[in-house]
Formats: sequence, structure tokens, C-alpha cells
Amino acid sequence: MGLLSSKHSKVKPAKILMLGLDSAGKSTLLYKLKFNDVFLTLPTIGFNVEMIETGQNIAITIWDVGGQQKMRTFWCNYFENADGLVYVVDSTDKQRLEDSKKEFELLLKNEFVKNVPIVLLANKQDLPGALNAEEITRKFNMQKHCSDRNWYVQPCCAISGEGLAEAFQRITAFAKNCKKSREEAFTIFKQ
Ligand code: G3D
Ligand code: MG
Repeated sequence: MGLLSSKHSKVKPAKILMLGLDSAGKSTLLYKLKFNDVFLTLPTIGFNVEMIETGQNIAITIWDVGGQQKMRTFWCNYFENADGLVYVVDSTDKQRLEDSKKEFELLLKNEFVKNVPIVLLANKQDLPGALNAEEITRKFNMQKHCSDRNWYVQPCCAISGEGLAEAFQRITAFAKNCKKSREEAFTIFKQ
């Protein structure tokens, strides 16, 4: 992955929303992905936004929205025109996994993210006791809740970067399909 360059005129933009509880690792992984470096992060107030080119003729803008409780009510303000959703989970935080699941289920009910593809990131796999991707898939009842869209659960570590490229390649491919279906639906609607 590299930075977006103006010479890539055929590159289409896609909006990827990144959500999850505070401390799940969203900002760490965004900066690892963008700069291949680990930065000291502070709790995100508002949002961070970065543009990344994925090499699939699509430039993704990642919106990393703060996940503290008081911020979660504002998540829906970012939903409009999202082509993909990356939901980040701290796989070691067993106490807050239930909270994370509740927020996840709540956001799936929002009209604006209906059919929007999802990659769920089971982060912090480097830490002992982390639930693996299968356990997170079962815990979040993905088969049931995401039956109306493309979805995938990717284990990762935001510090080492393991699993991030795969996750963002996956969401980019999903987002591409999502955009295409929307464009086709719009063309039919106009006829
Ligand atoms: P957020 O943006 O989702 O709120 P941050 O989360 O990116 O700010 O990360 C919260 C804390 O988790 C940070 O630690 C960060 O270093 C750590 N972290 C993020 N991803 C991983 C990971 O994959 N493995 C490990 N071991 N730690 C991770 P601090 O100590 O600064 O709070
Ligand atoms: Mg943050």
C-alpha cells in the first residue's frame, strides 16, 4: 500500500468507516497502515481521517471515529455513503466484549449501513488470552447478523501490522462490489 498520488486518475474513491470501542486499537492500526509505524495514541476525540491507496484502482478514505461511550451516539453521523465498515475488537478485553457486541448490533440496524460490507478485526492477537477469529465470529454471531452482506473476520495485531494488509485488501474488494451494485441500482432507477 502507498500514498495516494495524483497521477492515478483512474483511481476511484471509497469511504471506509472504522468503528469499535475506545482502546480497541483503531488509531494504532490506522497509523501502522498509513506510515508503517507505531505512534503513541491518545483517546480520539472526534475522528482521524487518512487516505490510502490499496492497489486495486481504489483509494480508500478511512474514517477512524472515536469510540468512547459519549462519542458512540455520534457514530451515525458518519454512516452516510459508507462503502465498507471495519469494526475493531480488542480480543483480550473479555469484560467489554459484550458492550462491543451490543454497539455492533445497534449499528447494523441503522438504515445507512444496510448491506454495507464488514470486516471485523479481532485485534491484539499478540497478547495472551486473546480470543481467536473463530471465537470472535461465534461471539458476535456473524452468520446471523451479517447474512445480508459480505463479511469477514480477520485476526490481527495493530502493533506488528500482522493481518492488516489482508483485512484492508478484503474490505477494498468488498467496497468495490458494494459501489458497483449501488451504481447499477442507480442506473436502473434512472431508466
Ligand atoms: P483506539 O483508537 O481504538 O481508541 P488506540 O485505540 O489505537 O488508541 O490503542 C489503545 C491501546 O491499545 C494503546 O496502548 C495501543 O498501543 C494498544 N494496542 C493497539 N493495538 C494493539 C495490538 O495489536 N497489540 C497490543 N499489544 N496493543 C495494542 P496504550 O498503552 O497507549 O493505551
Ligand atoms: Mg483512537
